[in-house]
Amino acid sequence: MSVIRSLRAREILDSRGHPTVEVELETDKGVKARASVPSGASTGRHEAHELRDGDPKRFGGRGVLKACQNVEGSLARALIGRKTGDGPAIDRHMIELDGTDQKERLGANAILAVSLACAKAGARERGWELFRYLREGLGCPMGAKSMILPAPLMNIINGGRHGANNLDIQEFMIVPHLKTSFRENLRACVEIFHELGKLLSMASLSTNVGDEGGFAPSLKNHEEALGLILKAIEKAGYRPGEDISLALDCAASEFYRDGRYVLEGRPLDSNEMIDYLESLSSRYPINSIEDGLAEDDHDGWKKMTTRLAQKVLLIGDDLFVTNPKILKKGIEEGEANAILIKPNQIGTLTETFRAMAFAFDHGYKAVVSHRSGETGESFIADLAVATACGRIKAGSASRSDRVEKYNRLLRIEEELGGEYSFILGRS
Ligand code: 2PG
Ligand code: MG
Repeated sequence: MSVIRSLRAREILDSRGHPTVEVELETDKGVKARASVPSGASTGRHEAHELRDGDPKRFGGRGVLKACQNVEGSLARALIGRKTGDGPAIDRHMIELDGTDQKERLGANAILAVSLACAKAGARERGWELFRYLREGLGCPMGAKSMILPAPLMNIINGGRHGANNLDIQEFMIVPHLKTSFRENLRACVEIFHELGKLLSMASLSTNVGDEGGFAPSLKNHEEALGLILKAIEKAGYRPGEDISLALDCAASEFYRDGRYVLEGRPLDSNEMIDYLESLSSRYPINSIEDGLAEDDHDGWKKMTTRLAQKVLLIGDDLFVTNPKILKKGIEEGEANAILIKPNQIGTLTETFRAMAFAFDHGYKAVVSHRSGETGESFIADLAVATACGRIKAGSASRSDRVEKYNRLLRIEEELGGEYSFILGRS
């Protein structure tokens, strides 16, 4: 096995035109691996720290030169000479070197980019596909023993912080359950996306897209969005609820003010917000709701879980921030029944695996996710396959930063031949 010979970092741009970190790792045998990290807009308060320069003269303070220097300085000094195959030990070393709870000193953006580059180098050295290396070489946790291609949670209407429109709910997604291949399930989603575009255009509504490539029209209310999506499903020749379900990411922390959810201009208390979500999920074929309540509304989460968990997957994003310790507490308290997995919320691959292992051990589902600010990096596609978690949230069917993840899954499906099953988005 080869050892790390050099670590380089550079500032590149993400899909919103903000700087982010890209790392290039080279081994003594000349193996090269490159990895970059995404960045969120509706971020959880307890996420690992994204180190930005804060220099108003560059990129409005959003530069990441300090994070890059940390890669080429402290991290390179500590890691040069280490075996690339020792991913977990390298992650542990970086966590110790940083020495803070939230990775504030070196930056989770710096640390994660190195962590991902190590995994990619490990895969390349063996000549393995990344998902196979994560699964068999790095021993990642698995939600199912057999190989599973994930169902896409495709976000076709963007709102909240991701769209310049009037929708408070951040993501309106479609989830396919066709008993066929990933490719055919993806095709169904894409066809629905295009039908939705036609419907919006016929109604003289905007077909401009938001940060995650979904349409971002201003509408009368959230139910209009759901109604339009149902119509698009039918127009594309699919049956709502049977072939295709709906999923929401409310990102409710974003409209939670002074203990109230300010939704469509009305302040709702926790119980009223749960009533609203219960009513939506009884009238529309919604099978998952992410961040239906705010990250700090723990009493609300407990109530919502008691009331809705039998019918709907309740996914904690800002609530759990991919943090095994926070997830443990949430599980003990009876909050949610699934976790959203974003490696940059925690900052290393090892801790991401730990959060997923804990979720699976406790009967929670895990959904691997992109961020609203993405690069062409498709690591999460491999992560979703390797862990057989069954679901991936990677945005819409437009913009290459989103589509690249789906395209990677198409390539993985081809690579696997018949050696996998497609999970029905509802199981
Ligand atoms: C979310 C994500 C991704 P952001 O809330 O789930 O869709 O958004 O990256 O802005 O946190
Ligand atoms: Mg979310």
